Amino acid sequence: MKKVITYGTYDLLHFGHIRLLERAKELGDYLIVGVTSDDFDKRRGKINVKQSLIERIQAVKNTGLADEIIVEEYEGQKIDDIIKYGVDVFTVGSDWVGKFDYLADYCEVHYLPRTEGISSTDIRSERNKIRFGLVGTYQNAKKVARECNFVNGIEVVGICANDVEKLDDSLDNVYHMTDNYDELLEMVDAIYITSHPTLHYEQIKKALKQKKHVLCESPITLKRTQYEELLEIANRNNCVLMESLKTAYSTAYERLLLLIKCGVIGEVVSIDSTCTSLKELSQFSVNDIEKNWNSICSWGPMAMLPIFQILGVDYKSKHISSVMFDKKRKFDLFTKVDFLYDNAVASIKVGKGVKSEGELVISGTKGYVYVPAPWWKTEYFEIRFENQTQNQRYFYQLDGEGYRYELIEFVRNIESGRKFYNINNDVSKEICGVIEDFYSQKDFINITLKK
Ligand code: C2G
Repeated sequence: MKKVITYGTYDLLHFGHIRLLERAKELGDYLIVGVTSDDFDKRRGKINVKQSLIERIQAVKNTGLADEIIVEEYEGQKIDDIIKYGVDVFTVGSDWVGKFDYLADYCEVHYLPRTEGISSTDIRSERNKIRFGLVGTYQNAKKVARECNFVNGIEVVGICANDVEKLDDSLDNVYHMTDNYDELLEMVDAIYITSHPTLHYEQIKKALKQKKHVLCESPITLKRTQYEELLEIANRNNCVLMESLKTAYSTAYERLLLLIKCGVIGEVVSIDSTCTSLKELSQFSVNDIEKNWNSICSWGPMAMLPIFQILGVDYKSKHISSVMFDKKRKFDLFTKVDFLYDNAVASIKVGKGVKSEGELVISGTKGYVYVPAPWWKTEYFEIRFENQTQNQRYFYQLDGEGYRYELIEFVRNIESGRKFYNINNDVSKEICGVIEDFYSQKDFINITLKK
């Protein structure tokens, strides 16, 4: 019996896939189809896959062409499979010509002509594209616009940026550029807000009232009640209101949370989270601090995220201590917040005028998680125990600083109307709440520099 093997994602199974499977089957008597796992696809850069592994396997099964279906989970598995299943022919479409020649040491390698004019990517992007507008600084918009190219189903149509000097004109011919927010809103289905936090509330409200979906950089607002109001409008108008905090959508961080929930470090008793990015004091000018993001807004949401996601938002008390730059006490060079829970403690340290080690340490009754600096960009973390031989290291690649994973989640939510966010509403609200307490100086202590 001549055994043939072929591999693929088979997302939104189409005629091209079926043609490939039919011809693969004709190359022998028994066809094995390897369907890629979600993780493997993510690792090889295929991040826009719409269907789950089970759905994709079912679709291949429904063709009736596969005699056996297996899951492809890791680089190099093809060699293992060929040996394990006693495969005679490996085949794949001509888009892979040359790529799998190394398998000729193990079996016959056959590239089949790819069916022209159809692909999963085309099907995905033929669905109505979400017209996306970016509002905020020119530099941020440029970064996000670039990342949108990796995400199917979204198309940046316009940018509203008026608060910074333009560095170059490279976006002018590609997108509609305006400094008028209303004009931008008229032409989009969804908006990404990266403007100064003091502008968020009004901008989001306007967008949601016009039934536009919103992805907004943290903090969403500077008051709990404002957040509640916006959420209510979003729900009423069936809109997505999602917090943009890239780390929450990174694989390493997602896996870290799952491991903690499984109890690998026992009961969590303490969390210490630090995020800083130093600007020399001389670079701060009293005149433009209003335009700048202070420490608590720049870094507070990121630092609070693991605390609220692991310990919840029902802390018993908190203390905010800040080193302020200005007399109006709006710009903190450094802030430390200590949270006291019934069964745990936590603290954040954030700074734009003070530097520290940007690490995350989560301590439990059986061991601790250590995420090295800069933890919010991490691809790597360790679970450490008293007995060091039990230590475990985890590595997950992070592409494009995590923006693209977040954008994919945003598109998924809009398309499915499912409203599943990695950051739930309670967490978003309390992030706004702590920042509100900072501005109103509730639970607050002011620390002054010696000179
Ligand atoms: N295919 C084709 N014609 C198309 C589209 C796809 O012949 N119009 C073929 C591909 O060449 C591949 C198979 O159908 O052999 C599955 O395609 P995908 O689902 O896009 O999977 P792919 O990323 O090509 O995975 O490691 C190799 C991969 O597992 C192949």
